[in-house]
Amino acid sequence: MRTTNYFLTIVLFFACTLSIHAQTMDEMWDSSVSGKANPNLKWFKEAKFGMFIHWGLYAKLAGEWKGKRYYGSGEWIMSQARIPVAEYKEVAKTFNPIKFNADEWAQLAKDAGIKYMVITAKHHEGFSMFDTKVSDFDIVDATPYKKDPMKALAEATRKRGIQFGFYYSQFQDWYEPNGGKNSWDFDETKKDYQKYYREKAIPQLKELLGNYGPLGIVWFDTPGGMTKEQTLNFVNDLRVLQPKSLFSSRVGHGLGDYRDFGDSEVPDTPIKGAWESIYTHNDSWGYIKHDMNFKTPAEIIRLLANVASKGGNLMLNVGPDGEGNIPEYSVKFLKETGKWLDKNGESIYGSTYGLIPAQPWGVSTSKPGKQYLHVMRRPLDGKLLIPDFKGKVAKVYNLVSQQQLSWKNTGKDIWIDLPVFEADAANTVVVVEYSGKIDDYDLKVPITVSGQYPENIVGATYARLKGNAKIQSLTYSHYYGDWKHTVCVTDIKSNNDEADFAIRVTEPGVYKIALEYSCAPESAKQEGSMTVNGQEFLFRTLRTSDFDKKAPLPFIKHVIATTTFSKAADYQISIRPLQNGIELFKLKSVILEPVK
Ligand code: FHN
Repeated sequence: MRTTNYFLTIVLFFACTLSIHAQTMDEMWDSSVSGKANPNLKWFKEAKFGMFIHWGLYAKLAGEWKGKRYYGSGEWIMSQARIPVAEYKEVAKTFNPIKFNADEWAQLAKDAGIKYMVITAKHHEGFSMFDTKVSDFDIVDATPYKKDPMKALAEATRKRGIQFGFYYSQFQDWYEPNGGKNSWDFDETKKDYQKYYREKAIPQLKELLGNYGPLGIVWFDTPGGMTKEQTLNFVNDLRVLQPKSLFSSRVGHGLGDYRDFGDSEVPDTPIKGAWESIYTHNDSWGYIKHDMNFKTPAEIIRLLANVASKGGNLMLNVGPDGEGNIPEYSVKFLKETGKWLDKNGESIYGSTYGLIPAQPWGVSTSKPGKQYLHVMRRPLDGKLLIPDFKGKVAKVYNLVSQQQLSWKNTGKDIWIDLPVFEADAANTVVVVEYSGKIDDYDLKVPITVSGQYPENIVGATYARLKGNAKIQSLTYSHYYGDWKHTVCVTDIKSNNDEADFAIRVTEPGVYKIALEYSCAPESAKQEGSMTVNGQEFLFRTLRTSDFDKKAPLPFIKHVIATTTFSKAADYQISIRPLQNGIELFKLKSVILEPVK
């Protein structure tokens, strides 16, 4: 059992004496998935918040080449603008990040409450941001800067107790004739990937693993060019150098130590084991001077809580500029996030997914005997519902003020009286201490619909399906490489296919019901039926645009019904097409808005 800290020991002692016990972290984290397999995952699972840094020659270009501006994934500018190697090489001569200050970067991470940092040692452009003997295309040999910033950063982070790691693009290398994916300079059919691995990737990884002290993580990206057996040999070879280092899942072939979701992807429901969601702070990983869409402190805090509520870590990216400055708003907003974590960190660090299904008020995280309620939307009447709670509540209080809150049991529900929040509170944490074992997160609990919130969103994830209907996570991009992921019900094509949603309306009243969907031109103008509350509502689909991986997927909010729920009760919403044939739409959610 991994209950090494004092706090957990006390909790377990009391839990055992009472002979009813709350789950241990091992039980909640499901160590069988990966916790036992790699004991080095412990720090990772507890860390919850990491900083990703994309920094390379692209930072100097800042999203512009020969007077043309590029949007999205600034680190891909060489590929987007098809810049020949011979010209890209020249950029290095102008790259002189004299403002880079390792201590300032590490201190920012510390102030932001960040526990690990991963920086690009070499991205797809092929340029090494560290001193390497394997290539001259590196920061020491090819730029006027002539120093190794990675040495300083490794020391500065370690000094502050932050785990340090390198991102390394092991297959894509647009600078090398045998590296992956540069088709504008080199003939893809003539590439010898094994030669590239042998002569650059493996020797460079050995330098990184050998010369920078203990590394928390080696973050591989976009695998390719290797079989499973070759990858295994490659991994084993590297592990000898740093047996404690964690390898990201993008090493390929399921051989990583923990799972990375897609870029900017967070699962809708809890996932066991060790995993990470990776997000950009604005709309690009690498610096782009015209990209100013920075997530606000409230958005970061909510994102962090949301990822933690599903059991994962958030690694948030910043893109420093060519001089070595982290963008002003990244600094400012991360420091604000740190202030929130300073007071509310107990609800995030060392926690795992909450056992209370997502509610209109927000999400929850867990520790043994505690559920942390991250209240992001306060119910108008201040009465917060925890539906169908299986534990025996002992105490409820505000995490920051420690003020006890009154609560009552009504049947299986717990109702908590919330104090008035500050008007702009991003996330107010309420702690519920309880005894008794809650089996696990229960996906079958009907989704709460309440008149206390301006809208109640019932996501596609919660659909119960009939016929050939499917639940799929759809990927599309906003700007170039700026991936978005949305779970939808798809393949509702015939009247045997149906998506049903179980809801629990907590107050009677009139509600408007809208469907949020994406509808390709060929799907438009089809009739569908929504049955709710014993009444059938018919509708005709409205056209959005075709689903295309490279185009934004627009969703429309189409109001289908106005209905009265005459009593607080469980209801079912059923959606199906009236005709046979083409998919009705890709359904993202059902939205219920109380009418005042
Ligand atoms: O292509 C890269 C991209 O530039 C960026 O590094 C992200 C970060 O996860 N990874 C790749 C795409 O998944």
